[in-house]
Amino acid sequence: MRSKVVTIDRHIIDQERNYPDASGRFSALLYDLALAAKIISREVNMAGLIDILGQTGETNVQGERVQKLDVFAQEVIVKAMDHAGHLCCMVSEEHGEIIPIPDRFDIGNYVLLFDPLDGSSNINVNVSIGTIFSIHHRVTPKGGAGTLEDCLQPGYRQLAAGYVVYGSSTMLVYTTGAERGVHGFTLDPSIGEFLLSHRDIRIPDPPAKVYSVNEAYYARWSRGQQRLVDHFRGVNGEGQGGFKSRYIGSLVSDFHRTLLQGGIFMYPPDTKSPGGKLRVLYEAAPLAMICEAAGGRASDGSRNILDIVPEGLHDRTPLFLGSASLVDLAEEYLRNGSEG
Ligand code: AHM
Ligand code: MG
Repeated sequence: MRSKVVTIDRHIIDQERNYPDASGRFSALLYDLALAAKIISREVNMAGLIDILGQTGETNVQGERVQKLDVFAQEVIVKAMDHAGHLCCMVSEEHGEIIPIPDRFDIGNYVLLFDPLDGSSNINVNVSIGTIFSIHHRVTPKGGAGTLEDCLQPGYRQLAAGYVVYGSSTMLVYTTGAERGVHGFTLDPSIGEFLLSHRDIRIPDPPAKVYSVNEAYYARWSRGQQRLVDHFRGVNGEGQGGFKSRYIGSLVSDFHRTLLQGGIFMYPPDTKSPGGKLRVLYEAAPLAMICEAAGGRASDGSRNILDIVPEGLHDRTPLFLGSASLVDLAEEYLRNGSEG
C-alpha cells in the first residue's frame, strides 16, 4: 500500500474536527446522503437488465413493481433523509412542492435540495447520469416545519454542495466551501465504500481548450453567444480556434469533465428558453459552489450564480461555469455581443 485508504465517513469526521462546536448532525447528514448514493448507484448499474427483469410499470421476477429510475432515486433519497432529525424539509427537482418531514420524526435545522437523477433521458442509452445536492441552514426558527423562506436562499449561503456521477465508476464529489476544498470519492463496489480518490480538486486554469454547449441551438442564440462560440471555433473572424467541443447532454457528466480538465460548460438562454433551462436550486447553485471552491467561476452571463435569490422553487437560469478565464471571456462576449 503506497498511501492510506480514507473512506468518505472517515473524511467527513476528520473535516468535522475543524469545527469544535459541531453537533455531528451535519456529518451524519452527509453520511446518509452517501448511503442513498450507493443504493441509487446499485440500481443504475442494473438498468441495462431492465429488459430481462421487467419494464417500468410491470412486475419483475421477484414479483415487485418496477419503477422508473428517477422516481426510485427520489424515493431513496427521501427515505434515507427524512427520519434522522437533521432536516426541517426537502425540495427536489422532481417534486412541485416542499417535501415535509413526517410528524413522527424530529425536525432539524438543515434544508436539503436535490436533483435525484439528472439527465435521466440518457438512462436507456447507457450514458452517465447523476445526482446533485445542496444543503442550507434553515433561516426560520428551530422546531417548526421548514418553509419556502428556508428553501429560497441564494447559493452563497449553501453550507455544502455535491454530486454523484454514475459513470464507468461511481464518484461522489462534495465541498463545504473554498477553505475546506473539493474532494472526490470513488465507490469501490466490492466493499461498498466511497474511497478518497481525488483530494483537493482544483479546476485547471489555464484550462484545456474545451467548450461544452448544445450547438444545435446556434440559430436561437443572441449575437454575443454566437460570436463566443465562433471564437472557440475560430470562424467568422473571431478568435484563433483550437478548441475542442464536448457535449454529453448530461449536466453532471459535462460538469465533472470540466472540473477535472478545465474548460467551460454553457447552457445559454435562447429564443425557446429565454430564462435558460437549468434550475437554480438543484443544478446551477450547487455546481457553482463546487466550481468556485475549486478555483473556477459560475455566471448567468453577467451575475455570479451564487448571488441569485430564487423567487420560486423551480426557477431557471442561464449557466456558464468552468475555468475562470473562460467564464470571464464568455461574459465579455455577452456584454459586447452586438458589436462586431
Ligand atoms: P433534466 O433535468 O430534464 O434531466 O434536464 C437537464 C439536462 C441536463 O443534464 C443537461 O445539461 C441538459 O438537460 C441538456 O439539455 P439539451 O438536451 O437541451 O441540450
Ligand atoms: Mg435535472
